[in-house]
Amino acid sequence: MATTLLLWGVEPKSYMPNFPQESIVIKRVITASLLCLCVCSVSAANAASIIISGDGEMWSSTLAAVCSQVGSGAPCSGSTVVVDRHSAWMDQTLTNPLAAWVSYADTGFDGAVLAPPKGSAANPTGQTPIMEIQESVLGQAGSALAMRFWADDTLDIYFNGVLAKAAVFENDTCAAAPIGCEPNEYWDLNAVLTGGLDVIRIVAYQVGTGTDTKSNPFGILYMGTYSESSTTTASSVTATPTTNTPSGAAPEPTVMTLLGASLVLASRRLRRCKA
Ligand SMILES: [Ca+2]
Ligand SMILES: [Ca+2]
Repeated sequence: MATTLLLWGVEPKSYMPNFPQESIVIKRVITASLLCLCVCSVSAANAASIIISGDGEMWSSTLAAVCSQVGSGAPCSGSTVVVDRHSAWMDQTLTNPLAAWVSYADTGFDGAVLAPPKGSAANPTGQTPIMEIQESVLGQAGSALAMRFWADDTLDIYFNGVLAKAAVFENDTCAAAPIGCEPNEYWDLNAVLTGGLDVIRIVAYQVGTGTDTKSNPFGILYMGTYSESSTTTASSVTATPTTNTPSGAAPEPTVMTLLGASLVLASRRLRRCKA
């Protein structure tokens, strides 16, 4: 960009002879700078972010039987860990963006920790929440959030405190219908972001009655995308072509430096013309 602007500032006098030379140069500098601002702001506005299950996310639980498994009293919280996949589960390597099956502990296939099964004292009906994960995003107001979920065995999904999808407690290889663990048992959240902090709350259940982690593993898988919030908006920098610094927008320092350097060149040229 710097090279382009400097070349524009030293064009031969014969170029467009019907206009005063200094006016042409300054107009081109301003036009080029605004063009740059447009490009910069559009790229910022389109910044897409991913949201995925993976290790290191915060989980929490109010269930004493779960908290004791991680050496804590209830309620408890911790960082998610990646767990091994059961052969019936959605293949996490096929997710895009790439996500991982996770849990509060090693509760996946043949794992060391059995999430409290249905029929146990802690989870008699299978409808006691085992754990939850909250994801928070700061996105562009009015833009889309798209997320896809799987679980062994099922999930409640809340968006900003409102239940968007209720768990399915009928058991048939995890849940009998979405949200379950099998590849076709996903559920999609399509939400409109507020521009403030939007919260996705994921509550997980263990509906299986198996008493070991080969027959009754437990895990969560999700992935999605959204548009990040941007402090520079396209409309605020493109609507005022007659000024160098549009109101309400602070052009990037680099752009201002280039603009300044180009205007100095234009000014010198003007002085030469008058001399
Ligand atoms: Ca199923
Ligand atoms: Ca299970």
